Parts: sequence; structure tokens; C-alpha cells
Amino acid sequence: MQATVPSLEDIRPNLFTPVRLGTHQLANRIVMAPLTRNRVGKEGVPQAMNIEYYRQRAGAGLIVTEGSQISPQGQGYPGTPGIHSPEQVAGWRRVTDTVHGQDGRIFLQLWHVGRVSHPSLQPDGALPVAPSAIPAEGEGMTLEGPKPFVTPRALELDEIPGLIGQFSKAAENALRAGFDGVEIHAANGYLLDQFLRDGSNQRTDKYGGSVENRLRLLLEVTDAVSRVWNADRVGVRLSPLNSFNTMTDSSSQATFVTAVESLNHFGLAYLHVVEPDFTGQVTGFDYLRLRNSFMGPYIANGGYDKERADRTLESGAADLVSFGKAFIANPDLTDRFATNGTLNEPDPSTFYGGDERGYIDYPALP
Ligand code: 8OZ
Repeated sequence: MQATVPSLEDIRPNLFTPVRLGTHQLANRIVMAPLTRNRVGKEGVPQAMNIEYYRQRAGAGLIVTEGSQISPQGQGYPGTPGIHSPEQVAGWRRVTDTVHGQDGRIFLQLWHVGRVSHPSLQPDGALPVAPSAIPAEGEGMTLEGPKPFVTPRALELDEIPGLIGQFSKAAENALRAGFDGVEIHAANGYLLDQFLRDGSNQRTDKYGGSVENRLRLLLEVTDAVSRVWNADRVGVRLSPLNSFNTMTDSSSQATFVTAVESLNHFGLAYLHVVEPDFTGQVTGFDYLRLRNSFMGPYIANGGYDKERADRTLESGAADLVSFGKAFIANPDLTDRFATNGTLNEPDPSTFYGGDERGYIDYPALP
């Protein structure tokens, strides 16, 4: 191998240092975080308005789409897209063609919500499924407004292969829809996270108990998805501290370091980590240790602004940074960061559901 002299930028990268993510060379390290916006039609098929939303944001080095249910059973909110029907695949194909037309890169997020769904969103009004029959506390969102979470049905052991099959099929559909890769949503209190953490997983079979057992489903899903995509086009999202959806773990640091060490052998495109609790707190967790346990690109998420992102990249504590709210309000966030432009303020009242307003009408800089 020929020796190359590293440039200063290799040593001290910032948001505008190109980076390799699996098979993809990205123009910058600014990632659009997956954002649930509840603006897709009832059948979960992306429409013109959704295509325009992603087109506007294609300046990100990488877009990760909003969570997309892998099956009807995986849906937990109104207006979220799916990746299980031919119509959904065709709708997403229009999104990926449009983003690629802007030289953007886009991964689809594969999502199953597990226990936080509601019978009114489930096929035949069934109970949502989960590792254990333990409900989240509070209310979930349904087509008829907020309703108390129900006690889910614990998955039978012999249903697990079918569940993994849902992920495989969805991964195949994402390939057909022209995505550049997929991200497995194992964060924020949804199904895979429910298996990972012991507050929601009290199974006594090989999918519960020890960390190794609680990790098993995530590893089997990652394996199945990697058979479709190759692991170098697969990312995994984790959220060690996020208590959203009533999530707890008696030993977060150990659970998530073990998870990351086990994921290493796949050679994933990246690990994407939601660092704070949804309240914004980041306490009692050593993220540098988690980051150093992972042998691939690390995308940091949660409350970063440009300045902190650059500092984090320079220090080596992350390789890329994803931005959520800033991308909602600033379709041209990359240009604004490049020129140190001022940022539009996001309007939380239009985050979830509604029409074009607060979705595709945030102005770009002239
Ligand atoms: C907010 C509202 C609904 C869903 C997540 C998919 O937290 C979500 C989500 C966030 O990952």
C-alpha cells in the first residue's frame, strides 16, 4: 500500500470535511435526522408534498428518512409512511429519484413500534406486540386522538422468525425503492429497544434475561437486513438514555457497550446515537466509551448546534452529527452552516401532522 500523508482536515475534521460511510462518499458530515412528521396519507404512501420536503433538504451529506413501518403491525401513529406495500415502494421511489437528482444521499429508517401502537391502528384491531405484556405509561396517538397505552401481547417464541421476516421484506422493498441504505430503528422505546432494555423485556426465553439474550433480536434483525443490503449500507440507531415511551434499563452503560461490541462484527455503515434523554439531559453515561467501543463511523445526535458539532468532530468524539429540529426549520441548513447564516426558528405546533405549513414553507436563504 502506498503511504499517504494525512491532510490537516483528516486529523481535525469539521462538518464540511467529506467522509466515507460504508460504500458512500458523503460531501459533508451533516446528517438530517429521522423525523416523524405525520404527513403521509392514510395508506402510508409518500405524496408530492413529502417528495418536496425531502428535495428541499437534499443538501445534507445524508438524509435518514422518518421511521417507516415495516408492516401494518409496526405502525404506531397516524400519517407515518410504510415500506410494506407496492404503492409505498413506488411513492418512496419518487422520493429517492428526487433526492438523487439533487446529488443527495438517502437511507430509509426501518421501524416497528411494538407496544406503543394501539388496537385502532392494528390489523383487525389486534393488540400491539411486545417482548412482554408490560404497557408504556400515558397516552399514544391514534387516528381518533390521544388514547391510553394498552397492555401489549407478548410475542410467542415461534413468532420471532416471522417478525425478522418483516424486517427482511421491508429491507428488500427499500432496495427496490432506490434507497442508498437503511437504518434499523432500535431506539426511542420502539420494538427493538423494548427488547434491549430490561424495563420492558422480562422474557424468560432466549430473547430475555441476560444482555446477550436481550440483544439477540437486534442482532438477528441486523443479520437479516445485512443479507439483503450488505452491512456496509446498514446503520443502527440506539438511544441509551432516552426514557421516552417509559423506557428504563437497570444497567444502561453495560447494556449499550455490549450491544455496540456485538454489532462490530457486521461492519456496519454507521452507528447513530441519540445521546440525551428526550428531556434534553445527558447524565450518567460515558458516550466516549460507547463511541470508542464501536469500530465504524459514529453519528452523534441530540441538541447539537454547528459550533458544538464542529468541536465534537474535531475532538474525534463523533464522525458525523445529525440535526433534527434545525432541519425542520431550515431546508438549506447545509448552506446556512457553510455561510454562518442565521437560522429560522422551528415551530413545534407544526412538528406532527397538518399540511404544507411548517413542513415545506420554511424559507431558504436567497
Ligand atoms: C416523535 C413522535 C413520534 C415518533 C422517535 C419515531 O422518537 C419517533 C417519534 C418521535 O424515534
